[in-house]
Amino acid sequence: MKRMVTWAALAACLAVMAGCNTLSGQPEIRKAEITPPELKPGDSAVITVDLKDRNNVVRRVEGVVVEDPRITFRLNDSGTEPDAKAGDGVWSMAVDVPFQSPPGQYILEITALDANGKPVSVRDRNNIVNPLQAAVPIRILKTQ
Ligand SMILES: [Ca+2]
Repeated sequence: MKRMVTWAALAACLAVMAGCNTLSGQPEIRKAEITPPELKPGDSAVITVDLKDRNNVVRRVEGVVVEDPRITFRLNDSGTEPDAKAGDGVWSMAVDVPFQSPPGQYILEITALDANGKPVSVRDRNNIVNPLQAAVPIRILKTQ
């Protein structure tokens, strides 16, 4: 019992140090996905990022293909197709897979940016500061 109390006190202490409000109020990527996840060259897909951002810190959401950083995307939350609703924290974008895309596994790295165009920083449970990012795997299949 005594041990439990000590742990609880420690946890409370850590939460205060990290700034309880900051931690719970910081933005978070709830979900990041591409539909469909498997594509053929010439196919179209929709990238969707569901963002929790109570304090409106995130102003831009961008994606980059890790294997080919020249390929970048900008998602929108303005209600413009394929985004269903403006300002709801769900950012979307349509992508067309180029016909010359080599088949294989790719990673789309999503980054949330602030008003200065800098990646939004968030603290994890260990109080380590990381950019607010998510990785979305994409598979490009061979054309039959
Ligand atoms: Ca939206």
